[in-house]
Amino acid sequence: MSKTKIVVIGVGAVGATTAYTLLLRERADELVLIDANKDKAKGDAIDMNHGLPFVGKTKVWAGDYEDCRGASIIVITAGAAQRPGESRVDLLKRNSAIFDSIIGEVLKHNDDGILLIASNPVDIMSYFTWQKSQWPVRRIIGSGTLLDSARFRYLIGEELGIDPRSVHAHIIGEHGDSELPLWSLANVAGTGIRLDEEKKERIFANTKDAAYEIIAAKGATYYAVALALDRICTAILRDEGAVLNVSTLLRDYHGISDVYLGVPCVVDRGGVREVLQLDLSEREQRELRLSAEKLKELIRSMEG
Ligand code: 6V0
Repeated sequence: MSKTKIVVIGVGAVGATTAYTLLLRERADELVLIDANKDKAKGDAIDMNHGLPFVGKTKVWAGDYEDCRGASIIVITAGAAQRPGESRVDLLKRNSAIFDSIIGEVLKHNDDGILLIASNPVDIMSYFTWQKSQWPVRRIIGSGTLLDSARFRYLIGEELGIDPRSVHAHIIGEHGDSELPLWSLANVAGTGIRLDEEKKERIFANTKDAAYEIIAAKGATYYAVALALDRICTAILRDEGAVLNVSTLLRDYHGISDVYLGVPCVVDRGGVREVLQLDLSEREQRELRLSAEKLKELIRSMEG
């Protein structure tokens, strides 16, 4: 049987936690860590190797781009932090330059894996990766609103006293300020969520602002996103056909095309197999279009 290899590029807070999660859950036979800061990747690899007597048999090493050869999944969590006074568009330009070089290197050594993007703004970075790679859309996946949906399900579950795994609820659109909650489709065992408007607004506000709250408290968010990335890797490696709110290229989706956004997708060994059509209310359709417009505008401003 061939070995399962996962590469993580960008071993900062998110990348290292993701690698550690994949290690604990024994998702891969081989786990490669790549970072511009080679010492960080090396230190993390040594540290994780010292834990191997307590978990399964995964080979972990700090590698180089040649190690992308044969990888089933390449997770990209590399990114530059915003400089004081730097505009969002300038940060975007810097991050897309970083991506340009990373994707160029990956493509030299791998042409049949799946690229899983987590770096922000994740929808735009995924779109760039797709454009740059020229790979089929299904093999370029952004983590999208999977994390946001998890936060949403957790908060609804807390309010109702229900296990979040039994709460079915989606956040779609941009992973960011223009995302939207699909209350019209939220349910527990097929029964709609009966909460007053004030509670709904509070739950969504807490979902949307979660990253700001965590960053204000400890500087970065990484545990839940690592679990979300692990969930996507598992759906791919086990050929699950799981429905996950990942970011993918939309084509005539409620009138939206040519932009990556988080929507419920069927994910299996080949990547995104299908985008699920949703029965959205008028308001939800309008908000989704606004979210798409916002991202397109950002892409245009970067190109200009
Ligand atoms: P971090 O801790 O600064 O890590 C970034 C890492 O990228 C560092 O180790 C850098 O050395 C490395 N890096 C920078 N440039 C390169 C390069 N050219 N090649 C290889 N490595 C490079 O950031 P953190 O881990 O906190 O966040 C990483 C990214 O994830 C950011 O863009 C976040 O905004 C994003 N997140 C995405 C989430 C999601 O749901 N998609 C959630 C949380 C954070």
